[in-house]
Amino acid sequence: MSGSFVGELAVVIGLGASGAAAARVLSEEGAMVRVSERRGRDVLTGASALEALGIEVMAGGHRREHLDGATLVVASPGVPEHAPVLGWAAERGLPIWSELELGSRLCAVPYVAITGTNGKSTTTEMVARIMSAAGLDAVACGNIGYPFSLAAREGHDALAVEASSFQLRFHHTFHPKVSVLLNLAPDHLDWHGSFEEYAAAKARIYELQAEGDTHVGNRDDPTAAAVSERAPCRVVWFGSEEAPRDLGEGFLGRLREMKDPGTARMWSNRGFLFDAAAAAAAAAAFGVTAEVAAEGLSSMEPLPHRDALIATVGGVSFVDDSKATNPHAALAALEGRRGVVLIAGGLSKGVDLSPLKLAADRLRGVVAIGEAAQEVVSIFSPEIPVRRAGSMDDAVREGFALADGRGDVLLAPACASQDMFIDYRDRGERFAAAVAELAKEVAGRGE
Ligand code: UMA
Repeated sequence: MSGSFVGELAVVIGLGASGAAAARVLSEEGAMVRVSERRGRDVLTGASALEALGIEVMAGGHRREHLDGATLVVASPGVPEHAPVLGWAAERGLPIWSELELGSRLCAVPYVAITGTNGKSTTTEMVARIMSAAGLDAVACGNIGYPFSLAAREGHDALAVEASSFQLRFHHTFHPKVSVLLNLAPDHLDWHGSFEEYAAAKARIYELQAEGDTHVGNRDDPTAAAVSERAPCRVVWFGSEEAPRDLGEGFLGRLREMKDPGTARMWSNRGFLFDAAAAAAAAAAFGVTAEVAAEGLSSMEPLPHRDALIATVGGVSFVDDSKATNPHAALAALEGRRGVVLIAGGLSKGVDLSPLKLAADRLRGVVAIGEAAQEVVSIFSPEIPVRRAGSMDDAVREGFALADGRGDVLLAPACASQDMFIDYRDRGERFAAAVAELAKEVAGRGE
C-alpha cells in the first residue's frame, strides 16, 4: 500500500488529532506534506515529531502561500466550511478531502460507520466488541478519538468508524458496508448554520452506499427515520422495545438479564439498550448472530462520563453525564429518574435549550453554570428552584444543598464545555474532584 501518494504535495489544515494523523499517514504513503495551523508554534504539541519526519509545519495562522505548490488539501474536522483557507483551496481548484476520505482511500477492509446526535461512541465501541466476539480483528476508530486514517492501514479485518457531522463532508469515496444513524436532534447549529444543514451532513454517511450495503435506522425517532428512509440501499430498523427481527425474540431481554455488577447499571439504562440494539443490527448485516452479538456486548463497559456514579455523599448520589453536550442527551440522561438536581449550562452552540423543560417534573432543583446560565435560569424559574454557580466546586455544593439529603445530583449540562473547561472530560473530572472534596468535608463534620 505504501507509496500511493508519491508525487503529491498535501497540505493538511489544522494540527490536532486528525491533522497529525493525516500528515503522518500521507508522509508514510510517499507524499510531501505541509501542515498549516491557526495556533502559534509555542502552544503546539507534536510539531517537532512531524518535522522529524520531514513534514513542514507552518503555524500562527493560515496564509495563501501555505497552499503554494499543493496538489491536495486535507481539512481537519474543526475547520469551518466557510473558512477562508478552504475558499483559497477551492479558488485554486485543489481537491479538498476530509480525514475520513483519506482513511477510506487507504482502507482495504469493510467498515461500519456510525453517526447520530448521541450514543455514537458507545455504539461504535459496541460494534467493535461484537466483531471481535465473532472472531474478527476489529477496532473502534474515528471521532471516538483514534483517527480512521491510522486504523485503516493497520491490517485489521474490519473497522467500526464513528463519524461526526463535522467529518461527514469533503468525502468522495467514503463507502461503509453498513451505516448507522442512531438519532437526530439539534446540535452544533452554530457550526452548521441550521438544523437542515446538520441533518444533511448526517445523511452523507450513506451517500455512496448501494445494493449489497445496509443502512441501520431508528424507527422510534421520526426525524432520524425520515433521513434513514432515503438511504440508497437496504434499510434495517432498530427500536426501543424490540430487537431487529434478524436478531430473534428476546435479544434485549437477554442483555437486561446480565447481572455482572459492573455492567448491570449500564444495562438498566434505556439509552445503552438502544445503542446495543443498533450495534447488534449493524453486526447482523455482517453476518453476526444474536448469540455472538450478546456475547460481544457482555464485555462492554460504560465509557467514561456517561451515566457514571461518582459517589454517594450524605444520602445524595452524584452522577457524571458530562458527555451530555446537547438537550437531547441531557433528556436521555434524565429519563427514568425522579427528584433530580440537574447541573446544566455551558456553551449552547446555537441550540435552543428550552426542550429541557420537558423534564421539569423530574427535577427537584437546577444549578445553572457557564455562558448559558441565564438561559437555563429562565427555562426553569420560578417553577423550580434554580441557583447559579460560577465554578464546578460551587455547582456541586449548591447541588448538594438543593438535594437535601436524597436523590441524585446529575451533571448533564446539555451544552459544550469550553467556556469553563478544556473539554467534556475535564468538566467530568472537575465534577468528580469537587464531589471528593465535598465528601471529605461532610465526613469531617460527621454528617
Ligand atoms: N484549526 C486550525 N484552523 C481552523 C480550525 C482549527 O488550524 O480553522 C486547528 C486548531 O487550532 C487545532 C486543530 O485544528 O490545533 C484542531 O483540530 P480539530 O478541531 O479538527 O480536532 P482534532 O484534534 O483533529 O480532533 C478531531 C475531532 N474533533 C472535532 O471534530 C472538533 C475529535 O472529536 C476526534 O476524536 C479526532 O478528530 C479524531 O478523529 C472530538 C469532538 O469533540 C472528540 N468531536 C465533536 C463531537 O463529538 O461532538 C464533533
